[in-house]
Amino acid sequence: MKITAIETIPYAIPYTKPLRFASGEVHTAAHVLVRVRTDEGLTGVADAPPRPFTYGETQASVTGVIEQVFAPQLTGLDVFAREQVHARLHRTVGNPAAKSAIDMALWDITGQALGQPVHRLLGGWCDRMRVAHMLGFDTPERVAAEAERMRSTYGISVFKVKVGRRPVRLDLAVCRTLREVLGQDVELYADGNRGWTASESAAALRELDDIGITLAEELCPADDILGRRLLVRGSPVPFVADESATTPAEVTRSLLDGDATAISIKTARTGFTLSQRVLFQCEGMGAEVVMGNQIDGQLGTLCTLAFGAAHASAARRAGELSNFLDMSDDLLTEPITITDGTLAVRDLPGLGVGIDPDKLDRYRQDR
Ligand code: MUC
Ligand code: MG
Repeated sequence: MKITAIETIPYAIPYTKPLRFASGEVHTAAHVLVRVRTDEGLTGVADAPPRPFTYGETQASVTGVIEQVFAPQLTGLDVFAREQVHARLHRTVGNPAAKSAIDMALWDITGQALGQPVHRLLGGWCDRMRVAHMLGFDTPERVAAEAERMRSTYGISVFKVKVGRRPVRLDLAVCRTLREVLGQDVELYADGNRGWTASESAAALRELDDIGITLAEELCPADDILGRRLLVRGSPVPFVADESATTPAEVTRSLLDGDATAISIKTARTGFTLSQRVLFQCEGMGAEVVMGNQIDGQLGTLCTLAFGAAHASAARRAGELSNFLDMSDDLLTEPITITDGTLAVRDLPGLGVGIDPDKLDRYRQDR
């Protein structure tokens, strides 16, 4: 089965509640829907969420690199020749969301062709994941109220709290209030998106340990090499590399150099194929992983879930699978629902998703 075309459709759906964090803020899901077509009539789909402030990709860059660079190189290749596809994608550095969407759309086609859901093709470990909700910057009261709403409405009891503001006590107050309001039964962890220095992070980590957190993510830049190493060595909890370790090679370097002891895997950034390489490498090196969120919509969330539920070590921790709840709408014909703090995989061939044509018409930006 051969690839005949790769389509890119930029679309924009506003958030009802923007997400703010140390390296940026997101008010609108300005993503690109990627469709790979084949000569046997099967079409695979995936979402590319550009994160300009993190990786430098934009809707225009995703569309441009796929149309001008990747589509011409991949058209005519066999859908199942994944190594050949990746050898061609790999010639170009960067562009993680664009490459990942193509990879995941090809897995969607593979699943449809074999009549198997992607989560089974990848590993078939379990049928649901616990959900962690990401809480952006706000006042302690408002963040605690959001967490309470997530707990009472969806049963979510794991929260990733965005930190990294100055003065440091702003975020410590949020974390303390969350613990007081929610009690000891919830799991909290913190993500700084490189907002603090290593020494600010070290001081914060002592207090965060007292509050009770289970992971610390990118509190300071990995490029603050000696400070970061010292911080990671002294961390009472696994220290997660996210945007500082975005490829298999960066993950190896990060773990060997002592920049991190755990890795955030994001399918929006490494697709299914490279996410699997990252995961197996982490297993081999004894590093924990967490299934992260690139501020995904429902399609991206289903991809994170399919990958996480496929693998024992990726399903161990709650996955960041809920931020689509803050979007005003979505493109899927069958929306996903979180119940009892968990999200169940779809037992349909491929990714098992349908795109609502009316919604795509309403939100697409290329007409
Ligand atoms: C995260 O874990 O950092 C924020 C920016 C981005 O690219 O992903 C999010 C969440
Ligand atoms: Mg992060």
